[in-house]
Amino acid sequence: MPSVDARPSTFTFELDNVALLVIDMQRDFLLPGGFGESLGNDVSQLSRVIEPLSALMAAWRAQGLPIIHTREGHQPDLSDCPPSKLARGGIGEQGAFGRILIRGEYGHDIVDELAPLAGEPVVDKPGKGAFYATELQELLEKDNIQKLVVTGVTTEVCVHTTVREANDRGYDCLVPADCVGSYFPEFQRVGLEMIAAQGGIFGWVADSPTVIAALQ
Ligand code: TIU
Repeated sequence: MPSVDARPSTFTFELDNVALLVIDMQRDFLLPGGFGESLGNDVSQLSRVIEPLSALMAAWRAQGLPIIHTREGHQPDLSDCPPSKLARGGIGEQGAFGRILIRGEYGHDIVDELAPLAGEPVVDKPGKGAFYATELQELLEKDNIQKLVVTGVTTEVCVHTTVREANDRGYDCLVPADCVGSYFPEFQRVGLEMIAAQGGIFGWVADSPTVIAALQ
């Protein structure tokens, strides 16, 4: 049984009950000129995630383990976008990479380096959490997945929301610190601390080389 040296305690899983979740590694969040930058954010804080996450995905695929990708976004008619989210601006407006966070637009899709392989599910989600209004839970139940390694962006927004949602649904979540990113270094540090504090109040935290080593 793979065993990962993690905070606050060892995280174990079986090869047949774990999935890697890759949250919202989309051009609109990561590339200069995209939605993230238009909100005033420093996108260079996110690009450092690409290399370690790419290595983790390669190790994961080499073991034949499942990867599920997510994308935050909306239908072109915005019918799935809550008025409160729309009112804060950006969504559906014309950006450098097409309409911002609209399904089918270039900016809405995943960065080239982390492109999903054929057969890997891509869950489109209208919210920050990957369970709300999506088929994710159904996908996990179909394959009896009970443990998740959760990666992607941003640490304190969509990663946190998803880990909290997963925890409430009974899934144990391990977050590799170098495979999640925040526009704000302080939020990255505190966001990770919040997960593992209080005896792992809603998850575990490790580093990706430790996860990869546990797979060998
Ligand atoms: N994917 C995700 O985290 N969506 C966001 O809008 N994050 C921000 O930090 N803005």
